Amino acid sequence: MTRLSFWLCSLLLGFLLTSSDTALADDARAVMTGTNGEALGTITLTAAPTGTLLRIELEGLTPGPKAIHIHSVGDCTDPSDGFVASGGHVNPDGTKHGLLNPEGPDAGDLTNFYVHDNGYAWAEIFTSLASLDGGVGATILDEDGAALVVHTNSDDHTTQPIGGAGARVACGLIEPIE
Ligand SMILES: [Cu+2]
Repeated sequence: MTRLSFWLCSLLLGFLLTSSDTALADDARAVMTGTNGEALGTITLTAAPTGTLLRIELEGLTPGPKAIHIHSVGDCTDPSDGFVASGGHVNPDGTKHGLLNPEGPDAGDLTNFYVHDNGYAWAEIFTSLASLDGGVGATILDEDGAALVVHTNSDDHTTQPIGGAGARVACGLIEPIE
């Protein structure tokens, strides 16, 4: 093998490895919209050996700590109705809500994230309570799908049914990335 073809092969291999890494990086996404139908950004979901990694990048939200949950129905088509069509939390075991609740958590429970004064939020949240295909914890992408829902307040992780998180201010259908 000539030196040139060696380098060409290395380049090609590097490209293939890079592109397959990219393809594996995000397994699903939720394009988030607000209660007026406005675009707020995207949350990606990546399957991990022991759960699911969510990467949040949103703008246009009111500042402060926000609750986010995995809701059990993949339907965000009713923004003016407060996204009630997205149902309650993913909760196949019928447990109580709350990461700090002795009778919880439900599988859709997640930690809070923070929106800066300019309305921008970036965060990573990890859950081992649910996975896209049910390999770890509850199945997110079951027959009626699922949605990520952001609430106006933070979640106290104890109070029923949603930790005092208040109104639903953003919703995104969780869709697999082909
Ligand atoms: Cu919720």
